[in-house]
Amino acid sequence: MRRSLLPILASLPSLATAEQPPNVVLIVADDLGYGDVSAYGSRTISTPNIDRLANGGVCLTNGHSAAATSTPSRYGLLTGLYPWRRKTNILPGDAPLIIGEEQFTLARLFQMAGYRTGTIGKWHLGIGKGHIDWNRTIKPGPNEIGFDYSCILPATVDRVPCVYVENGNVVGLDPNDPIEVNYHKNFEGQPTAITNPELMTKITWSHGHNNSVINGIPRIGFMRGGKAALWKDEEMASYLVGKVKDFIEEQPQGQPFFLYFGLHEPHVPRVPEARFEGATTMGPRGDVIVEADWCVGEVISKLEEKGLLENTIVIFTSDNGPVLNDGYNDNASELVGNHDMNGGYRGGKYSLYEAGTRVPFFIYWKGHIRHIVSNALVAQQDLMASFAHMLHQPIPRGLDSEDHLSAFLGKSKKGRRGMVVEAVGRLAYRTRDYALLPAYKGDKRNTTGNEMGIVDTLSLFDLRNDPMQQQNIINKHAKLARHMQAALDKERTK
Ligand code: NG6
Ligand code: CA
Repeated sequence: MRRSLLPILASLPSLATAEQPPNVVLIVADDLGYGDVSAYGSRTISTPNIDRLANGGVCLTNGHSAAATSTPSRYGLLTGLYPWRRKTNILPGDAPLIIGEEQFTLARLFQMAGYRTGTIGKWHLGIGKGHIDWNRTIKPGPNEIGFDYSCILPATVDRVPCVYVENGNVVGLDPNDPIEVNYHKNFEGQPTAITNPELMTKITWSHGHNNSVINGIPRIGFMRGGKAALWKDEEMASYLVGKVKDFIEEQPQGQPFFLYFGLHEPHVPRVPEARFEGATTMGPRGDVIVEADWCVGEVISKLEEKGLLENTIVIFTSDNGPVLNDGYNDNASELVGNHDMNGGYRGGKYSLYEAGTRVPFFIYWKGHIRHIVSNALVAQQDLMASFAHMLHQPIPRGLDSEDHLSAFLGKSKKGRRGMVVEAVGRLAYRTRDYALLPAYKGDKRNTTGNEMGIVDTLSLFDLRNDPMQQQNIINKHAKLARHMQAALDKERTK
């Protein structure tokens, strides 16, 4: 391993010298499945801009998020820690920041190496300390844990408050119309999706989302006020892309940047910009994937326009697997047709089965890395140790981030020996080719219809020969299963 890294160091631009290290743009889609990008061979959807990264760079076929839902997944990505060590869960929009101000983060790593850092788009890691006053600067947030600039959706598109928060301040807030948010009870006299269904002019809910109606869309949580600051879902892609372009535009000469761009697509509610409506035959879910692809294209074009593409590593991935009906009546299930958003794997969002965490994962660096397809087992939280290697920076001990720079740069197809994956608080263990799922009791499907990856008895699956995880081969491979169980137990007690 060590030896195989030497040539990479030699072939990297001499980072130890005065030469400027590459910019890094990390684009993370929200609920985009392995089969949702055409780079992996799907013929039912076309994502040419994302494919450009995959086909011109390292196309990882065995790359995982830390978890099958957003908050824990993003926690892993940014902290390099398994999220279940901190018991993270899907957060409401007014939850406090779950990353400690003293904690090491991916953004801090880049700051230490002299980068300007920014985050734009979906956040979902909490902000403030609880009992947020949305009308003042909210701290702590991304800016307190390593980002020099931030313009975020505090939680998800389906959760209030439906406002952008830029460097801790709600964008466009009129001080005479203060914002209030409550996740437990409604404000007196305020309408909801239940009391006033006629307010749902853009989309209706199928489960969950029936509290405040903002911009014709019912949401989770109650809010009032802040009228001038409310985002317009059908303009969000352009708004966020605009912020990304500004961030790149404002970059001081001679300093590299790290940008974490959280796309909001194709998470619910799926409301594309007008020009993407009908882009596919799959309804809003397909159309917003085309919109997400457009966003990626815009980022690449901006880098090209600034002459930065050859000095920028562009990474594309997704926070967790896909889902059709996640609580709104957008006909995703009815219109999906032959499209296999799971890309041949079982489960999906919320699931311990493969499609919960096996996500699109591409690393592109024009002129520096060659195209390869690699089945190296890597996790998003490995970006931290890998970039630390590239930038010659130390990282704290005890993290769950492994250095796989050579795999990320396509110099080696060797990745992790194993990793823990999480779905809604439950854990499984993966090696490159096998998955060990523990026995659980409980519902096998959740309200979305996705299979949770709940198995009656301890199960071992051979992913090469059985990607759909149909055959429990634990009896044939008892020793391997014991090894994997021991590895999982060891991680748990660490
Ligand atoms: C669930 C929501 C779902 C989605 C998810 C978080 C309901 C019924 N379901 O609780 O719509 O918001 O949380 O998704 O409310 S994630 O990708 O951000 O983790
Ligand atoms: Ca998600």
